[in-house]
Amino acid sequence: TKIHTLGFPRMGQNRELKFALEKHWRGEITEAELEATGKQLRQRHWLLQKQSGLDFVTAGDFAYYDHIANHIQLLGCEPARFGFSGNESELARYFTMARGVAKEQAASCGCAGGEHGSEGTHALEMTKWFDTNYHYLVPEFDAQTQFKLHSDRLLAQVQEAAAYGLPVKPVLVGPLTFLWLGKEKTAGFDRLSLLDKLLPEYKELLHRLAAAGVQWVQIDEPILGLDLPGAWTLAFDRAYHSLQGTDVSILLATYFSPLEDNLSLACKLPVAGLHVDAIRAGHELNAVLDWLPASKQLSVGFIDGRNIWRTDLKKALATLRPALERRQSALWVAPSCSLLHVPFSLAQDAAVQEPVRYWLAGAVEKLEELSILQRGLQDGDAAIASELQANQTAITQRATSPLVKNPAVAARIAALPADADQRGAAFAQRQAQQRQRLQLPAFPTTTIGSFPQTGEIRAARAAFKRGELSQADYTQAMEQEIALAVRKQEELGIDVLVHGEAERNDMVEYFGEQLDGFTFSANGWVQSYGSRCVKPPILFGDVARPQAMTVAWTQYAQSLTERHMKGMLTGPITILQWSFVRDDQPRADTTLQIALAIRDEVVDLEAAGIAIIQIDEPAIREGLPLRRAGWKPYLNWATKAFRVSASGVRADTQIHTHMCYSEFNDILPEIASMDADVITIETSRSDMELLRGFGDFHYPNEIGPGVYDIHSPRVPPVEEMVRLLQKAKAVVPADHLWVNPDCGLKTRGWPETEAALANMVKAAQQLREETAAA
Ligand code: THG
Ligand code: ZN
Repeated sequence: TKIHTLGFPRMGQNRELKFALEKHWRGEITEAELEATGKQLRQRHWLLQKQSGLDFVTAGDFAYYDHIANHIQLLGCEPARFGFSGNESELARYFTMARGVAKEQAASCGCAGGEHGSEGTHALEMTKWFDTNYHYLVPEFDAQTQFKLHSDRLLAQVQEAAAYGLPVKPVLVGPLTFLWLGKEKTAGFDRLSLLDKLLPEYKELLHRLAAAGVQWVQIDEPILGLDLPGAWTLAFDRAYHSLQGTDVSILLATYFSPLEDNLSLACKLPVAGLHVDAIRAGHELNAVLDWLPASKQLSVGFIDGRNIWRTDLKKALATLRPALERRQSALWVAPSCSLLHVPFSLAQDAAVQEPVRYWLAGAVEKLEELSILQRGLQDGDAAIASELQANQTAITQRATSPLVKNPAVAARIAALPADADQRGAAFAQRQAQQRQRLQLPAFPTTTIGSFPQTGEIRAARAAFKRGELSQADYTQAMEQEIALAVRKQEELGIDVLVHGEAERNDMVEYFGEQLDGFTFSANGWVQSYGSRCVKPPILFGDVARPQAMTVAWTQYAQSLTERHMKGMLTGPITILQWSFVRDDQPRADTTLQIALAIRDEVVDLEAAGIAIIQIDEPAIREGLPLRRAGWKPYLNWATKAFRVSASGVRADTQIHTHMCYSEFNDILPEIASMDADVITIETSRSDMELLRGFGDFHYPNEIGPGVYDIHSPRVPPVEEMVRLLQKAKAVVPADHLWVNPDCGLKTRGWPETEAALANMVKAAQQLREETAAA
């Protein structure tokens, strides 16, 4: 039995890579200094793999921004539009692709993906890596795309890794997954047609790796877990036949999703080994054991690479032993996928509530679990008696802990009325009552919720967390920020105000911190994109809301203005999606619990006199199962959870939702079924294309299509926003149309925010005048 990992987190135990990257981007450290940090991190991570007794060190998983971006350079297909002269360093070109031309401070938004230069060349688009919260840079393909291998960087890392005295197993993204993840820059072009140009580069790379002494190469083809078009499935045979005949053995890695109709294909491809995700597709393990030829290695991903719970080692051994029996030596054990998606370590994280801490495993702890499993498989239970006992103690404690169960939550769900997810009145009736109550002008203006998180705000929050600022002083500091945001919005003439969210860190972390059933780590960071990380809350038990979470801040903000103050909440699906959640009950059940907690907050906001409440669901689209067969059940419970959170209020209270960074056109009926009175969505980057879908579908409720892109400090002129609004008016009834930016403004500065919003208000006024005249 061999043990290995498909990949390891890159950021470092204390996010050393993040800080080095950001210093480098600010011009404070050189490329060489950044590279030194990178090298040191790789070395530490390889040493950990060696110390944990792994049979390989995995190379090629490191990246200064993203591993797909690495492959764009490795395969020599940097898009021509960047106009590189060839005199730039490789790293400089890399960061230009990742961040756009450095004409301005690259920017990013709280809940949207891309970083774009305004006038300069815009960065490669970013999109979510399968159903994770990690974003990759999207390769761009057209008929002119050429490939040319640039393997120096990868080969150098293989060389570095060889110092550990273990076989080095480089990991590559496979040719089909690489093409699949890219986008076609010209209509009608089929990126699969590039395969024949691409394969020789992969083959040459395999030759070079063999020459460097590599025996095993892991090639990731996670798209084998998707519903692939026939042409793509067929291409697998061709691709992997053509990669035969080098001196390396290929371990084909699949993960995140069952293989289903691709199972026999995956087992029959001419490669030396297959990795399967036994967490997401454990039910397929027996079929794989049946299908996979005895001559091939089988790598079983039995340790959850997507979640942070300790593995039940006894149960794992009980599954792995019969598998080993059938395969003899040809069985490897690994995490289900790369450990990129879990924190570096959790065992020592003092912030995690006890005893929950003992139930958790970060990447380092998962390597230890692998080692215990290996010894158990080779030498029997007696050889790992103390480890097994400690593991069983943690597993049993978690399974039986009173902290996990809250009988009041169970009772509430059991007694939930069948119509708890229905507003009392139909939309038309609510709309009439809301118009009566709110008295808003035509084309009402609003913003998505957050205002610039200035240095002072961050400093105050940090000081408060360190205990250096008293509760009273912190409250006062935040109230000052709220007052500032309210004053600015009144001066700008915005119709529906927000308090600006100065008091919030991350939109998910903030709510998790206040809900029962969640705990937090101090250092459990996971890379989201580039240098940016998130610290997902850990949802371990039944969720309940002990007390109001946002009412005091919102009420304070409302007290400062005659205008309507919008209450701002994160929705149940987004909280679920961006947390580490329990694996001992269905996600649907957990989401319903969160929905009830949010519902309580919505009801409390209404009782406090708040007439408009927004429940953000930016993550609803990314929660879709990777296989289409799973869509309907997911959308059923997900949209129901949203409705449960939103339906506790009167007809004249207006519910908003917000969505961004996804294509929503393929789930419009389900979005409509959420029955929010108003939806604000990101549209400006697609020049309102998204909105056409809403128009064609005759979206029944009100819509606020984003009229400007908040990812850039650029201030769009009034006419530009008027033009977008006119486009919107062509597909959405004028009396359903709201005017707002694309997304929250927390990553922007105040000067450009005020200038852009002033123009936005003018655009709305112009539209009102035009409409009145017509
Ligand atoms: N919260 C969570 N997940 C997300 C987003 C979010 N996933 C999708 C999208 N938004 C990702 N975007 C970002 C944008 C900014 C940051 C992280 C993800 C970010 N992080 C700080 C950093 O790395 O410096 C974290 C430090 C802090 O919290 O202050 O800026 O909004 N959960
Ligand atoms: Zn958004």
